[in-house]
Amino acid sequence: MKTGLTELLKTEYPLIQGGMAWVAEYHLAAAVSEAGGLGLIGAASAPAKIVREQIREVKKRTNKPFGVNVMLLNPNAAEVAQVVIEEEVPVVTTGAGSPAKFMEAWKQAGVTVIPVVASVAMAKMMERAGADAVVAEGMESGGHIGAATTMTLVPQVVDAVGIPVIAAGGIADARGMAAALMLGAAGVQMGTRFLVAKEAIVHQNYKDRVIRARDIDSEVTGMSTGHPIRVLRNQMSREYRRLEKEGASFEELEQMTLGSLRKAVIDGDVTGGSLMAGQCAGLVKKEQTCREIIEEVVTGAEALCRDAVQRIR
Ligand code: TUI
Repeated sequence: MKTGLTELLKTEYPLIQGGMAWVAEYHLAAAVSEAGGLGLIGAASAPAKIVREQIREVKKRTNKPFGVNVMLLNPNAAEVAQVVIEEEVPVVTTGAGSPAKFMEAWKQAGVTVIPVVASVAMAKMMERAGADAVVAEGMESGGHIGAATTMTLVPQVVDAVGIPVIAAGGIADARGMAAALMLGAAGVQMGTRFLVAKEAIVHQNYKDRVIRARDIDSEVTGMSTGHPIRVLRNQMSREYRRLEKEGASFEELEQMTLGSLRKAVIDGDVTGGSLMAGQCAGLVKKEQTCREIIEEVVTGAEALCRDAVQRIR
């Protein structure tokens, strides 16, 4: 499947992996890239040294393009931005803020820059700042989210910018990818489906929670602090919402979330940990390799697009 995005990224398929904190490490990133998508290391809150090590591990496992997601709330973001240049990482995606201050250095170094945005205004700003593409991420996504849904955000961003738009949020299967292409997207980003990839180092307890999740098991914490985070409901999210109602400070709440994600992903604490996942968790039914996931989604989306053309004749 060729689109403006496969040309830009030099990948086989117009599909990229989300930069999920703790989850998006080198095993997953290398497996996604080897399978023809764009794998990503999620730098999240990691120190720059760890990110460099992760990048080198990906390079050992694949010669195909890959990327790093720079989380802009990370106090080490400037150092991570520099590591990306030094290690000649081909693609950067960013999340949770504006990467404007790093843009010039990245462009100068030949890095393809793809900010994740949650609004039309931010998408336009990023295009003006020199972004090569944007990920338009709807509030169906897991983790830190904006306010607009994928269905409404993607076509509005497509109308507002000239660069390729990658749809994200709620996409977990071929139907989601086909729908995103119909909305004008040049490709998709998937996170939740890759949480349960065989190559993902995510604790089995977490994977099982995603696989067992129903449509109604998703909730958003942090609405009151202006930093909404989508998770699967558990004791931790209930406790968080209770503290929120009692007026706990933003810093107090944020600290609780970041520490608790590690607890869930690494230790498998699915009651006291934070289970970040998108609303599409209910669509994720089994553990598969990245190659199986990507081929099923891309081949299925192609077939659906052809079927649609047939049906309306
Ligand atoms: O970044 C994400 N998702 C994330 S980051 C993350 S780590 C974290 N954990 C706890 C608290 C905070 C962060 C977990 N999930 N997605 C991309 C994304 N970016 N979604 C929304 C945005 C965004 C929001 C505001 C992008 C730009 C923006 O601009 C605000 C401004 O004006 O700077």
